[in-house]
Amino acid sequence: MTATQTGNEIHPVLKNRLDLQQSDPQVYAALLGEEQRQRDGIELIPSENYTFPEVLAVLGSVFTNKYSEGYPGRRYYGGQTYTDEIENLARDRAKAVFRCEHANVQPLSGSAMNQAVYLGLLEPGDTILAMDLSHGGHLTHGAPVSHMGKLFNFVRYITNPVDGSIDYDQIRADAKLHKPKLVLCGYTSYPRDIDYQAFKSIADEVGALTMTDASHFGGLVAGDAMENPFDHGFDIVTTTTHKSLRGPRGGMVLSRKKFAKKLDKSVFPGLQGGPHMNAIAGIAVTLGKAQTDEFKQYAEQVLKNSKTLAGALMDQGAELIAGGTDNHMMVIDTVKSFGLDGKVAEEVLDQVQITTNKQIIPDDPNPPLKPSGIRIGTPAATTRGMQEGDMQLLASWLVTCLKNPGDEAMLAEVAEQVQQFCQKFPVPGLEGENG
Ligand code: DSN
Repeated sequence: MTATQTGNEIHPVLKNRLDLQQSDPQVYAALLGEEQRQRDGIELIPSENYTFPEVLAVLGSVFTNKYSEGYPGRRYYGGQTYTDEIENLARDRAKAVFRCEHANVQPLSGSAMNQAVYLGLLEPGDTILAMDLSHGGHLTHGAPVSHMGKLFNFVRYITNPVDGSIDYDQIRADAKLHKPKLVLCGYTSYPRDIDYQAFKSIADEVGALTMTDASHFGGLVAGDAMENPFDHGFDIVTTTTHKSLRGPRGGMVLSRKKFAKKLDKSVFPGLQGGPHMNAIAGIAVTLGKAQTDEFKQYAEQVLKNSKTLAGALMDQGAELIAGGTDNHMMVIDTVKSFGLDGKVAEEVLDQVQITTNKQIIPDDPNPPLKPSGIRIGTPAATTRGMQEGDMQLLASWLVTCLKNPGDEAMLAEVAEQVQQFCQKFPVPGLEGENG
């Protein structure tokens, strides 16, 4: 962090921390613990990242004090000079970065942003074609346990059992049969590219709207390392802001202009009240960063690291779902590769401070809390500066630990090596040149 002292005055950022330390030592201790955990471990959960230090600055700022129901120029509370300025900045930057006509930056989360689209453009009971949860879709893509799954008629497509990729012929057949109003692509656990042209032509054939949930790869689209659905004529793109994009937690609904009014009304007043203006300031900062060459290099490096890590894992005998990766993530079938369920694999890796998440795989015979795989990804490691050589080392640690889960001496040794290794890669916002 960048706390400094000016003369005899303590810098407010430092003073805030000292106040916290004094007034609430329990919360302060947990904060220190989490900082240490993030410094000393390798973060491989593909949806997590280290946000920019400047984003941390605005998140912990007085923007959090302000209510701003409405939109810039049309608010329900006074005192909006600076909140209007930052929301306009965030919207304009989002439109420039994603090459779209309209941006709503108020959704508080990924779930809210997707719900805002369904509720704003469709009627309850309408049919939506989306990816099944166990094949890589998200809860909000119509999982039966979700409220949206009950309110709308989701037809859920699955991946091809032979190669694990999206089966466009099957989706076309499903679309002709079920006549969806909305065709949705995007995923939380699918390692291959999306053929946007195929989705667009399927949707056009049945007169459906096209939507991509780009939450996982929004940063890679922003950095021009992955394709942009708007370049293929898509109607709507949603994305969370804190995954590969490296912003604060939140969501955005990006669209063509003709949907702007309905989508804005759906977010507010339809679904939410006051937006979190500190997060919107963070989104503005993030989208400013996303326009830099440095960000484009990061996005490309995420993909290079992912390919290298996947290749090295497979070389050492790991079985990856869909046989590899085209994006920032991969899913290891830990049962087939190492005879361990995903819960145990996650716990073994936790012991050496490598953080992953247990993951259901297509048609998983095992339950979600004890599934057959783990999901890993490279955005956070790339943000810390890790490159291809580091991915080779990571792969050998992963395989060694998962092959020998009961070897406590080896695990202790790897934990030590991981901690030493992490010292070379400062955590943005905590210390060092990236911070
Ligand atoms: N939690 C997100 C992920 O990990 O992919 C999805 O909501």
